[in-house]
Amino acid sequence: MVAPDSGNYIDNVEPATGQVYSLVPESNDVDLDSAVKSAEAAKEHWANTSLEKRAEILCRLADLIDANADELAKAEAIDNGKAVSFAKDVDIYRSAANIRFFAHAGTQFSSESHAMGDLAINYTLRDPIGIVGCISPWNFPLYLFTWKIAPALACGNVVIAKPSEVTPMTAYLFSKLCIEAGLPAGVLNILHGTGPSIGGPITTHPNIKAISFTGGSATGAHITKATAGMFKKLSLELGGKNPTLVFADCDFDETVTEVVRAAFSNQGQICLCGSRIYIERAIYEKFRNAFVDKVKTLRIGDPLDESTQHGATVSQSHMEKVLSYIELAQQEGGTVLTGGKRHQVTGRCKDGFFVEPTVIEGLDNQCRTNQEEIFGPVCTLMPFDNDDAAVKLANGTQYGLAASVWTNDLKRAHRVAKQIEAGIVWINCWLLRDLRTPFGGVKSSGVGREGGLEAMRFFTEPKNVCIKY
Ligand code: TXE
Repeated sequence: MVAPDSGNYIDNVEPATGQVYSLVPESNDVDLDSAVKSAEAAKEHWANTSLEKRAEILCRLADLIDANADELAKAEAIDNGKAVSFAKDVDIYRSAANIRFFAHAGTQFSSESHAMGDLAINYTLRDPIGIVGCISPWNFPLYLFTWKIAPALACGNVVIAKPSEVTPMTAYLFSKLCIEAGLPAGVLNILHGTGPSIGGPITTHPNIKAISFTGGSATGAHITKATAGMFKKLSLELGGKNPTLVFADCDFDETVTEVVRAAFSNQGQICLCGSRIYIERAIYEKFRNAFVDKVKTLRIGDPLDESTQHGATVSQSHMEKVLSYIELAQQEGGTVLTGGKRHQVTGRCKDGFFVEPTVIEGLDNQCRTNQEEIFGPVCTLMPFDNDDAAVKLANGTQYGLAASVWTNDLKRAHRVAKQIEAGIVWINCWLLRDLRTPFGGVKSSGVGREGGLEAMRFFTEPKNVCIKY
């Protein structure tokens, strides 16, 4: 660990208490240059390290995450405000799974050859790019951090990685496990700090040849402009405003439960959350009532309490953003069916940033509440009359990341999945993930895909060699 060149630190606030509990280094260009120097020094050796050796180190790292899961989960819950049970079962579990998956992918990743009869043979090399940048957000701090770093390392790249300044803690704890796992110095260089002070410079540094970014669509657009003309590979996983389509023939009780989970998991702070819920008119009232009743059972409280299901939103500013959207929704004609306010928790969390899970109906599809990503525990309900109307509503925003469709009509499921403008469509499920599948969105939800071979191909450069017999 190296102190920031500037000597400056940013307060790190615990969302559940509103109190500063640690400090975040504010890195600058000097820190970036020394990180790039150490990456340059490690680049050739890591690229030439055998697949088996790279996999061995990454698997050891995954094992260390598993062995430290309780400490990492608690740190994540403190830093992000999410329920510790969710942090353990989702965030930390998946962080180890990310690394283990790509450790093995690295040993299975192959390329192609193309024979030209008795004239010539072509073979494709897929070499590491060199130094790559990985920048991740605050909603799944270690999960999304490792989701980018793992394939980059497995492909033989060296990495400059920046976690969100809002949730830096598990990246710091992870860095210690990387050393313990035997990752050679300079292979992974973690820089802490804000987007403008260090995020931006990472994206524009001439020696960093590819950027894998997850965060807001506005930031993604900014990075695209900042790197224009530099011909870098960009993978941008951005915001979402995902539709949930509930048809009358769905499995009612299971759909209610799962659609609540899709709307409010991680306090609604997942780019994949289903925040626009469209319900076939025939069951609208019945579903609305059952849905609201289920939402009211969510246990809001101290993220460190094992029984908590709904924790704090990630920061005061984000809580205020979410509350402002609830205010806006009512100005736009919406009716709050449950929630709608800052939630007062007693004890150590009395000053925490808690927002009640909120359900709103009575809005039209084109209002700002249904067009803009709120990224908090807020969802809207709206009826539809037929399949075509449902698809039109679903596709009616600038985003196109994910969707879930709840029906037992197989033909409808295939047809609607085909028609929805999104990178991911779940049928009678949500957030069911196979890491081999392509992950990402269309329209303002991003460019490129992560996951499986998509990630391995993003983090390598193909070169065709043609040899005449
Ligand atoms: O994202 P940001 P934040 C959406 C969601 C949320 C909004 C802002 O709407 O409210 O984005 O969240 C770094 N050059 N999602 O603040 O600001 C920043 O330091 C390079 C959806 O987390 O985009 C952080 O590490 N980097 C998303 C990371 O980018 C820059 C999940 C994300 O920050 C930068 C999270 C710059 N100019 C938020 N500016 C999803 N799709 O999962 C900032 N950063």
